[in-house]
Amino acid sequence: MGENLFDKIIKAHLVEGNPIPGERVGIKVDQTLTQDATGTMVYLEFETMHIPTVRTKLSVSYIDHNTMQDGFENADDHRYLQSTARKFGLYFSRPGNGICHQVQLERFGVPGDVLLGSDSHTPTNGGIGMMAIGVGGLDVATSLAGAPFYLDYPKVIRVVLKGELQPWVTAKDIILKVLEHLSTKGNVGCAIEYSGDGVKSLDVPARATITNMGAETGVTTSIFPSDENTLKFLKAQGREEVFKELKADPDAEYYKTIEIDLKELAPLAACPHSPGNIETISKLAGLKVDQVCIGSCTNASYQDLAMVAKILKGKTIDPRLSLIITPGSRQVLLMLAKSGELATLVAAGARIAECTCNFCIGAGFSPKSHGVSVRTNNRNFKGRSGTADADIYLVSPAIAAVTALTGEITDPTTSGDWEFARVDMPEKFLIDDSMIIPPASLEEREKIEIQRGPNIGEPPISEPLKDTIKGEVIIKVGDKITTDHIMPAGRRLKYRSNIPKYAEFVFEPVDETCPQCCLEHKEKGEDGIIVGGLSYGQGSSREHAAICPMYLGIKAVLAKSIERIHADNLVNFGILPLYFENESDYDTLEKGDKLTIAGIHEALKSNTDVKLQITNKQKELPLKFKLSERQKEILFSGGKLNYIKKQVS
Ligand code: MIC
Ligand code: SF4
Repeated sequence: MGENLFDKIIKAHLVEGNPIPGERVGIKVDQTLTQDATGTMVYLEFETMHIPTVRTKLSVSYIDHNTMQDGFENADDHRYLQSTARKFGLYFSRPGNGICHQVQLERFGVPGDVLLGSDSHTPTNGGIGMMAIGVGGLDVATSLAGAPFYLDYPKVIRVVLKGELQPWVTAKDIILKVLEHLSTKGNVGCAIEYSGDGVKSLDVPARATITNMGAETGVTTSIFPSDENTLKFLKAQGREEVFKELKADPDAEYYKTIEIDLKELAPLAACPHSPGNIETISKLAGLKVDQVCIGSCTNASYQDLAMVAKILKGKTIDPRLSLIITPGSRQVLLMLAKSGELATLVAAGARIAECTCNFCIGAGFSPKSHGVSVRTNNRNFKGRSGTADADIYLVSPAIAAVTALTGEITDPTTSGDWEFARVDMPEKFLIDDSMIIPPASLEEREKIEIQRGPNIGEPPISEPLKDTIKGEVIIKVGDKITTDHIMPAGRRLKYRSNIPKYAEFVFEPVDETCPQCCLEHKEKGEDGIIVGGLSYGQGSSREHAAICPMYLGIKAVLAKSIERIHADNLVNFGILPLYFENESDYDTLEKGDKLTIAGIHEALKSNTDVKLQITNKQKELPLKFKLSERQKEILFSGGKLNYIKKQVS
């Protein structure tokens, strides 16, 4: 039987398990990346393992999320990250150098290698043929220590791209179409592989836009083959020596196949408040817009922004709106500056922001109240922009640019006299790695002191799994609750390294009283339980959505379904993820219900159902768990940090 791209990469990295879809396998990790908002916790966790130097081929610590500090906290974090990178043998990408996924693609991505990143958009590097997976920070920390990464061998969805895109239709519309097919839920355990003759027409940055936003479908990762376009990109980045061809066998097997005819595609948008809420631009045309933001790890390559410059050239943005442009990396910014396109953007009225995440994570540029913001990033969850009642539409840079000129969502294929010019990938990118600090030499490393300001706390350690969990439903939430609901980012981001402080904001957008309620129960010696609907914990990889609830005494999450990274994070921090045997039982539970889950150890050992007693209602419900033997061990050990210390010492 032939092999698909994942078969090839996983088999070349396999250290444990059977390479069969659905089986848990352990793989060797070649590269890791972290960003500052998840990174401080990663290196605090790594420090507790007392390993002098990282054991990966290459690891990079980026600062790209929290850069516009209004207090000492971010600066403290930056110093800590710079010193840990030097000490432990990582590359350090300084603030301003760019968004982690973009820089990784430009300067470090290697086709055929495995990359693990403490950020859910790590699959961006699938665009260069890497198997790139977003995980919780602790999974990166243990990979830095040389431990394998465990995942369910993916069920591979093949997306066949046929033909070529029409003018005004770009890579963003391809991934929005994929989201229309797959939606944002129900794809846990799957991965996407792109193939078909349409792949040839997409350069690596366009492919990276597609694999980036694949994260929104909930798949483990997405990948493109490594072919002549990959070689061209690597040559243009001066890194052709890492090229390796990678293609699926003609008789490879797939879990399912989706075909997309590129010439049939029209410009699309993801409407409020989900990246899966897809509509054509022609249907939305005419909607008045208050703000346009172009950037993020999805759509801020040189080609993206040069195309925007071509559209804006000689024109001025609509007076009612504000246009923010944030280049994906310093390489992109420098190239725009040298070519004169930066001047074109500024002349048109764009506000140029630092090469960071900024608007995408609600760290600045929040829209006005009840505002409409058209953006090129990947997530439009309610409130994520920092304005609870704003409506966010996700579109391609080309649509964002014409919208900025007209002040309303505009379909350039049917209205106005617009000229579309796709920008070819440059023969040579501008290479300047002076903002990437290499690891210190081995002799130097010993002497380096880690710098800790008052914002740097301790990584919290969880407790071994109890045999009986007894307490109350602290909060009951609906379907598609994201980690942005559980642990808001934006203006709360600066507390990422300080768990007791950050925990004050658990479920802030849903129920501000939640942390207090948890602490009152904890003080009485009772356990906290969260009840969730479908696809609980969608979105980001932030392990704080497990750490902070754990800190507040949450011991179990009962849900209809839980997304992959979040389910792993819960286990890593000793919270038991449980699922309703019958989804309709969700309706039986209410906030404040008194629950007892007894005999947990025996149920886990013998793989039998767990029984939930609702004592105030005299009812009993069956619950199931989905845990590998290793995950059970992690829970019995009191979380992954305790478990791994035994393994790596
Ligand atoms: C996001 O896009 O939500 C983030 C911020 O990049 C997160 C990581 C984080 O919360 O620090 C992600 O995608 O994993
Ligand atoms: Fe940054 Fe946004 Fe990308 Fe997350 S999705 S890494 S916040 S740009």
